[in-house]
Amino acid sequence: MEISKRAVTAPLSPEKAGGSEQESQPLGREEPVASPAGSYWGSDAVADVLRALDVPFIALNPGASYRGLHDSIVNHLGNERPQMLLCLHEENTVAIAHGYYKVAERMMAAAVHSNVGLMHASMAIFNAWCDRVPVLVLGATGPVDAAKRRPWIDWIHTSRDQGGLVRDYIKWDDQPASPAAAQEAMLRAALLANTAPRGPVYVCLDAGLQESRLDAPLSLPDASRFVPPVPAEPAREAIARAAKLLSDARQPIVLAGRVGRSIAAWKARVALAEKLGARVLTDLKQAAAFPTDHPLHAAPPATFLSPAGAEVIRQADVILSLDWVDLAGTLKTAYGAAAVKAKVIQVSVDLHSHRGWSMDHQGLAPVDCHLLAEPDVAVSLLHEAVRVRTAMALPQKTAPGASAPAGDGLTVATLAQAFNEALGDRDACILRLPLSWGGDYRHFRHPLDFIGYDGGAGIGSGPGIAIGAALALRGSGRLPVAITGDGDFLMGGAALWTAAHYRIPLLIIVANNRSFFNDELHQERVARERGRPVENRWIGQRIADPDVDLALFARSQGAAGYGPVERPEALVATLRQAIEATAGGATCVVDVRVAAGYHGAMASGMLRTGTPSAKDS
Ligand SMILES: Cc1ncc(C[n+]2csc(CCOP(=O)(O)OP(=O)(O)O)c2C)c(N)n1
Ligand SMILES: [Mg+2]
Repeated sequence: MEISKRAVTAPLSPEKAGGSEQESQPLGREEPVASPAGSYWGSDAVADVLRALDVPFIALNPGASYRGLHDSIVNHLGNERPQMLLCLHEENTVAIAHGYYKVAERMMAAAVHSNVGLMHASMAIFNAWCDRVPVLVLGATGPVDAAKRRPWIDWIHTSRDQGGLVRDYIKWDDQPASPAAAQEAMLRAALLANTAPRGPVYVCLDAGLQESRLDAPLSLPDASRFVPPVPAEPAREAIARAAKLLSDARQPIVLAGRVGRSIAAWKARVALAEKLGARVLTDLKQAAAFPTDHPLHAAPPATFLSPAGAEVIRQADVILSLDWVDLAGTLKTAYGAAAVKAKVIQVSVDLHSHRGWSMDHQGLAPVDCHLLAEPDVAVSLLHEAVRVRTAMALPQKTAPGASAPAGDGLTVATLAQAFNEALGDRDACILRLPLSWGGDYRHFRHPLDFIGYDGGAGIGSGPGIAIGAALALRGSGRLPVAITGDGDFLMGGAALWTAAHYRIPLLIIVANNRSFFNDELHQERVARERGRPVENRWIGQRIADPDVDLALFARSQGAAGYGPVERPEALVATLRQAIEATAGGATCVVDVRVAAGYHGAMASGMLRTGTPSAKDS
């Protein structure tokens, strides 16, 4: 098959990507032969809206239910804007769209076959939902008209109310009954998905609708008249109250949570914290939100609140939450059973997405002043409104990776040190970190230094999200690097083929402890509680005997495979080689055999309670 070397999308804007002028890598594209004009079909009307919405890519796994739409993208649109990205599993279609948005803040589409493809995609849809990331999921059913169904297959692949499979963790869904209604459904879906709190949407296109022949093209609605509203500002009175609380505070703290990727908003957060002399905490579940080496950044970012973070929160008398995920759980960790003494300011529109099925809204936090706005909107208004406070004495910062304990053999800490050394001054975007990562292993100084986790803690999302993010990073000059667990990598690993096929540069370093190790810790906890042998914790958890050859697994899909690296002395050199290859355009996987073990804060977060808690993944 011919892979065209023509680049078909604009590179990421330099403002977001860090100012690099580097040439965009060409993206492989399957180029169709020209199709004669003449006929017009229901699915052509749908494809026209995808282009009008400026959807850059549609990740898909094919199926007869949407063969009409598939034909329209190839032969009506010429496989451009959107360009198809073929995936080997539906979970990866949505994960790629998820990762793409996390970097580019631009919505992609994913197409999944009937009920079965949607079932495969559902885990990734849940992740995008929890991460408040818009994805336009297109599916199909039918034919709804039973008289038109083929025997057997069309019956098992048709469900009544197909959207019901995912309705509890999407913002909206529809199953339009005509091409004109389908066009409106697509516009509404995009509008809702991109309005905060953002999230995935699902449009189910009846096979009969797609394959109906139309006499003439439908007139295309003007997509510019269906765009999301300008983000709302919070009430002035609420800004004034929050500003007074912050200005009068003895020791304010900012919890920088779910915020945007723009550099202007990043600078505004820094300016607000500096004007207030407020300490800041960030979170490893979310993308980089504040420079971790800034003197005001008070404790290394963590997945579960660390003891140091809890101490900093206890010292604060005013807490400003910038859409911090799980504010209630964080306060509970810091205060225990005691009442929250500090005044709490919440900046978030997330309550608009809190519903009955999923508990991803987390606990109900006590709030004294709620600014119903996105943090990026509220921060500049707060900055204008607060008084300058005298900055407190600031602690000395540690160097990146300095606290990663060096030891015998390979650990995630030594992997982190080696990676920092091999990367040197090169800009990278970290697309995934393993659960065993310590928040002080590496600093983040730019909104694209780290894109956060997957929202729903659905293991297997790592490779897909990394590939989507790497796609968005092409031409940015930033090296896309994901450091994943072996369990996460193997569960979603068939995504690699898509990266290799479309020539998407990406480095995946697998912190391979040959185990679903997180759950070994759980078995250990249960064994201790029951007085049973802890030595058995590995049974039903270890991914060994045989060890999976991850480099071969990568090579089998057309990526470059390195390792297994088993000795610390070999690691820096191998990583340097893989970094160079990735910078040259390759998709690379490095298998690093690390000893099993979790960073202190993460391990204590996992094992904190005697009974399983909702916080355990
Ligand atoms: C879809 C899904 N299945 C299972 C889990 C439970 N789970 C949480 S962490 C984990 C182990 C992940 O293994 P790996 O990526 O190798 O990381 P490690 O714990 O070994 O560092 C599992 C199975 C989950 N969160 N999501
Ligand atoms: Mg593992």
